[in-house]
Amino acid sequence: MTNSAPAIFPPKGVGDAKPVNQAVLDWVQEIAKLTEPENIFWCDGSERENEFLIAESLNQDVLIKLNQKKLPRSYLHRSNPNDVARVEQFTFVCTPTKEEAGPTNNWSDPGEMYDKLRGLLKGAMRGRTMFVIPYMMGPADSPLTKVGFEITDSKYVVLNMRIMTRMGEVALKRLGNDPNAEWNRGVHSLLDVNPERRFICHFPQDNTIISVGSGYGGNVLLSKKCLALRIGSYLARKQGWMAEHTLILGVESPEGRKHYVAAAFPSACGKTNFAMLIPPAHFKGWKVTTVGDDIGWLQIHDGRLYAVNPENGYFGVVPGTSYKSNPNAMRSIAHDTIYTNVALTDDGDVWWEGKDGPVPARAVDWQGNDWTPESKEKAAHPNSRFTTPMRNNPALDPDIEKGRGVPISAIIFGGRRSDTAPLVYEAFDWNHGVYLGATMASETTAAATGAVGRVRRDPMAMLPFCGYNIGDYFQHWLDIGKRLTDPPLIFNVNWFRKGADGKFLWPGFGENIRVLKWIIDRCEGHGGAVKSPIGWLPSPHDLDLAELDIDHNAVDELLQLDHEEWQKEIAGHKEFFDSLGDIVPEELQKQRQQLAAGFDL
Ligand code: GTP
Ligand code: SPV
Ligand code: MN
Repeated sequence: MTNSAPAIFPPKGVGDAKPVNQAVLDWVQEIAKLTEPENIFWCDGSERENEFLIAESLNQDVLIKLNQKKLPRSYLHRSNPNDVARVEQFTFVCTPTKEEAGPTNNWSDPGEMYDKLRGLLKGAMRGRTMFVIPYMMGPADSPLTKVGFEITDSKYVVLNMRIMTRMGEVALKRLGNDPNAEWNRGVHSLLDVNPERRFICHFPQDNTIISVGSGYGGNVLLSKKCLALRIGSYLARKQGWMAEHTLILGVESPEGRKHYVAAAFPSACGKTNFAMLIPPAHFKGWKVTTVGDDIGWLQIHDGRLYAVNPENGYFGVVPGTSYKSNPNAMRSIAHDTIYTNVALTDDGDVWWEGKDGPVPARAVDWQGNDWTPESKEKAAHPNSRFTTPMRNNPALDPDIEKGRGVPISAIIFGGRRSDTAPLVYEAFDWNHGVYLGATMASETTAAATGAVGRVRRDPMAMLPFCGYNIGDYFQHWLDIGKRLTDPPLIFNVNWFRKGADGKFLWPGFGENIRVLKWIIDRCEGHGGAVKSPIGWLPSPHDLDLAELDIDHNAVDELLQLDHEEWQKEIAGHKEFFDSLGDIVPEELQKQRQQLAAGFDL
C-alpha cells in the first residue's frame, strides 16, 4: 500500500538538494512540524535520484516493471480503485468571499478550510518520507513562467512531476533567494486514500494548494490543473494574461506557411490527439507540430496573442490510443513512460481497449485481477493514463522553449456533442467567439468521477478549472479582446456528432486536418463560407474532402443546423446564464438575444 510505505533513507548525495530561499525553507519546516515526517527528501530531479526512487517504488509495489525490451524504462502503476479520476465535488476554491469563487466553484471560507486541512495533515507523514519538489512551469526565459514547490508523501507523484514539469535546479535558479519572490506552495498527502477525506483546495490569495486523500492525476500533480489552471487563471486575470485548458499546435502548409492554433476541448475530448495529428496521404506536405496538449498560457504582444505550454510532459488518456488513431502518441509512450491503470499481459507488456493488434487471450486488469476477453470489466480503466516526456514526441514543435510563445492565428472551442453542434463554424468576431466559448457544452467523460455522457455547459472547457468567478472570467476574455489589434479568429468544432445509427458521422483523428485546413484558409482570408445565425459555416465544397470515404449525406448532416435542436440549445444557453445570475456580462446577454433573433425566437 502506497499510504503505509515506510520512510526511505537515500544514499549520500541523493535527496539533499535544499533550496537557498529562506521563505521556502521556513514553509517546509512549518509543514514538517505539522505532518511529522520521519525525514525530508529534497528532490533535484537528477537521473540518480530518479533511479533511486524507481528502485524504491518497485520494492514497495508502487510500480511494476514492464518488459524492458519492449518498453525501455517504463513502468505500470495501479491506483486505488476508489481513486481513478479528478474529483470535482471535492475540489474547492477558498476565497475570502463566496462571490470571488463564483457560482461554478465549490467554495469554503479559507480559515475554516485551513483548520480542517491542518487537522487532517496533523501527523499524517509519521514514519514516512516527505518529498519537496521544486518545479518550474513554462520555458526558462518566459515572462509567464512560474515556480512552484510541491510537498508530497507519494513517490509516484515525484516520479510523475519529474516528467510533467521542469523540475529541480532550473526552478531553484529561477526563484533565486528573494524572500518576496512569487512562488506557489503546494502540499499533498495521500492520508489513507479515502474519498471521505479527499479534498483538493485552492487558496488563490495565498498562492497555495492543499490536496489530501488522493494519489491520482489532476488531484495530486499540483502543477497541472491546480497551479497552471485554477491558481493560474486567478493570477492571469490579475496580471493581464490568460491560462486556458487548451492544446497548442503548429500547422505548416506544403507552401511552407505556418500557423499556430489553440484548441480548448473539455477533458477526454480530443486535445492530445488533435495536437499530435498526422495528416492522411491526400494532405501530402502538410505538417502538424505539438507545442502543448492540455494547457496554454497566453499573453499579448504587439496586439497579438502568443501562447506557451507551461508543461514538460503529457498525462494522456490511454484507451483508444493506437498506431491508427495517434501514431505520435504511440511512439512517445514506447519508452520512459509511466502507465497508470492499464492492463498487464503475460510478457510484461501493457494493453488497453482500442490498442492495435489482437486482443490478448488473458491479461491482468487495471485492478490486478485476471482478465479474459469474456470478462465483463474493462481491462484498462477508461481514464487510464500515460505520463510521458514531451521530448518523446516525434512531432514536437521546434519553438517549444520560446519565451514569448508562438503567435496564435485561431482559437478553437469544441465539445463532445452527439447532436446539435455542426462539425465546424466560425464566430463573426471576437465577442461572438467569446459567446461561443461561454455557452459551449459537452458530454461528461471518465476524466472526472460521476456520470459519463451527460451534456453540461463547460465554458471554454474551464468549468472545473476556472479559479475565480466565471462572470469575471467572461469579462476578462472580453477585455483581452479590446487589447488585441490582430485577434485570432474563433471557431467551434465537434468531432463527435452521431448519425441515426448511433455511430460517429466524422472519421476524426488524422482526418481532422480537413477541418483545420478550412480554419487556416479562413485565417488567410480565403476559404468559402455561408452566413448562418450561429456563425460562418462551410458548405460541403468548402472543405477538402478528396479521397475521404464518407457519405454525402453524412457531410450534409455534419454541417446542418436542425432548427428544433437549436431552439433547445438556445433555451439551454438562457438556462445556463440564468443559473449564473447577474454576473453574466451585458455583452454576452446581447449576443444571446441576437442568436435567438436569428432563429425567430
Ligand atoms: P484530457 O487529457 O483529459 O484533457 O483529454 P484530451 O482532451 O487530451 O483527449 P484525448 O485526445 O486524450 O482523447 C480522448 C478520447 O477521445 C480518446 O479515447 C481518443 O481516442 C478519443 N478521440 C480523440 N480524438 C477523436 C476524434 O477525432 N474522433 C473520435 N471519434 N474520437 C476521438
Ligand atoms: C483532465 O481531466 O483534463 C486531464 C487529466 O487532463 S487530469 O490531469 O487528471 O486532470
Ligand atoms: Mn486536460
